[in-house]
This record gives sequence, C-alpha cells and structure tokens, in this order.
Amino acid sequence: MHADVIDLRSDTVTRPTAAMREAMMAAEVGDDVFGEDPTVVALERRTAEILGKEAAVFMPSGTMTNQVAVRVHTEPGDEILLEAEAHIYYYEVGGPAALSGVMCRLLPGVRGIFGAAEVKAALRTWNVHYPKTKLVCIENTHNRGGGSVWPVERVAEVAEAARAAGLRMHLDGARLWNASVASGVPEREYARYFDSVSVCFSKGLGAPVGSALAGTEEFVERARRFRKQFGGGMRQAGIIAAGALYALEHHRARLAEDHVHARRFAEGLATIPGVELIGGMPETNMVVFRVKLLPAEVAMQRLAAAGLLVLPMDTDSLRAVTHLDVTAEQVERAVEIVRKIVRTEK
Ligand code: TLP
Repeated sequence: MHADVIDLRSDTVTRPTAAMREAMMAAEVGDDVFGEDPTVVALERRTAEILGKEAAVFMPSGTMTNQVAVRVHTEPGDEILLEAEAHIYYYEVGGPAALSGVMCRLLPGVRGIFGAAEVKAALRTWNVHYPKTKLVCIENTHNRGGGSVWPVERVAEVAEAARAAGLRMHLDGARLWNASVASGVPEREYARYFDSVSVCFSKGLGAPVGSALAGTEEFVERARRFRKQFGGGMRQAGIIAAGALYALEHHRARLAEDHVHARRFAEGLATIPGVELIGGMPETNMVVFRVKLLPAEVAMQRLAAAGLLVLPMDTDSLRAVTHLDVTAEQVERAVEIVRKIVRTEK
C-alpha cells in the first residue's frame, strides 16, 4: 500500500512494531497442542489474571473465541439472547447456527446496549414447544454501535436478570481494552459479571494475530476441546503469543491516544456541511458518518481514490477506526480528504 494512504478501515490493519517483532523473534516456543509452549502458557496466565478469571485459552481469532464460547454454553436446539447487531450474529458467518446448532433471539439495543427489561421480555416459561434459553451475550465496546461503551451498571443489571433466570453470560470483549480505557472501569471489573470473556490482541492492541477466551478452569478445559475440534489447535504459537503478550503489556494505556484521534476526526467532520456524524461524538476509536447525497460504496471509492480508506457500515454510512499506526497529522489530513470529496460533489 502507498505510504501516503491513510487506512482507517479497522484497527485490525496494524503492523507489529519493531519492539514487538523483537519480542516475537526471541520467543521461547514448543508444541502448544501438547501444552508445551511456554510463551502461550504465559500469555494465557497473564490474560486470565488481567480479567480476574481462573484460566484462559489462546485462539487464532475473535470469531473462534466467540463461537467456541457459544458451543461450550449450549446444546443444539438451544437459544441464545444477543443484541440485534451483535458481531456474533452479524459478522460471524452464521456460526451459532452452523457450529453450535443454536438459534439467535435478537434483543433491541441503543448503539448496541440494552438493559434488564429486554432480557426479561425475552424470557420463556416452561413449555414443551420452546427451545431452552441458555446464554446472554454482550459486546463491549460495541462494533456496530460505533465503539459504544457499556456502563458497568448496565452490565450488572443485565447479569442480575440473566442469573435470576438461570442464564449464563458471555462477553465479546474484542475491544474490552478500549472500553476500560474510556470508562476507567478495569477489565476485571467488567469481566466479573460473565461466565466467559473473549478478548482480542489483534485489534486496538496491535498484535498481528490472536484472541483469548477466559473463564473457570472447567470452562476453559471444555473450550480447549472445542478449539481443537474447530481446527484451532496451534503448534509453535509462541511466536504470535509473544506479540500478543507484548501488546498486552505495552499497548493498553496508549489506546487513549486512539480515542483522542477519533474524537478529533469526528470534530473535523462536524465542520463539513454535507457530512453527518451518526451516533454523536465517538466514545472510543470508531467514527460512524454519512456523506449526504452519496451511497456509502460511492463515498468509500471516492475517499479511497483520494487516499483515505474506510469501510461501509450500511448502504449509506461509513466507519472509520483509529489505531496504533495512525498519527495526529494523518487524522487532520483525513478530515481534509473528506472535505475535498464533499466539495467536488457539489
Ligand atoms: N471485527 C472486524 C470485522 O469482523 C467487522 C472489524 O474490523 O471490526 N468481536 C467484535 C466486536 C469484532 O469487532 C470482531 C472483528 C470480532 C469479534 C472477530 O474478530 P476476528 O476478526 O479476530 O475473528
């Protein structure tokens, strides 16, 4: 890609830093299917510790950690409750149906966030006709909600309703790090309301590969079996785990910088007539906006031709994500690129 191009498609596009590559190169490795990779073991321990859970298991992707969690918590024919635009439902290739044989019952949310009332409204009484409801999933930050942060009180309220009904709780915390930095609520404080927590190292933290699924020892033992069944047993994975471990120790606090950049980008967009911010000012590292008059695909292509990469969120809205490889200067330039394509349009 041309060096001048500003890539705001996702925080997944980062390249490992020199220091991260050094840590990866120096990593001690072994065969992780035999449980013999010391770097993977260290990453799993450290992740569990940060999340306040007994154990964690390293996996290749956030999709796999979420889908393995659904598989562990359910049996075919069960039902899971999740917000209508949850990643698990929206972007994971029908995984709950294909891999676990479960049905998704969708709850209405505002920027991805719902409350106890929505859970209670979806509860079923016992009836021979009904599937068994097993799990409530929450996504924090919420991707299609524009990087929205769950207030911890809301999580507590949903967890209480779920527990009272005998349901388990799973957190899709692909960007939990961002939620914690933005809210000041530590990861483990969010995590304590959940039976399982999925986190990613390959998004805001900037590692090249990897996610982890945390929970009790017993839960993680079962998750390891399903990881293997889903084809996610890795061998000398310490090479990538070292990048994740480096990211965990060095790139969490700096997420605040990405949040400042997202806000600055949004403030810039707000000064452009013909551009509308969707969902107001960003809470974390995502900005959702609309270039009025232009369908998202067309706006995306014009922006790309002018040197700014973003992704369509819907037919008429775009998503821009700030990350480790984006500088303040690029953010200013990105605003000017949007201004330019809007002006050209008139
Ligand atoms: N999200 C990606 C795309 O899939 C849309 C992105 O660019 O944002 N949970 C959440 C909340 C996510 O945003 C993602 C990735 C995942 C899970 C899946 O992670 P991967 O891509 O590692 O399977």
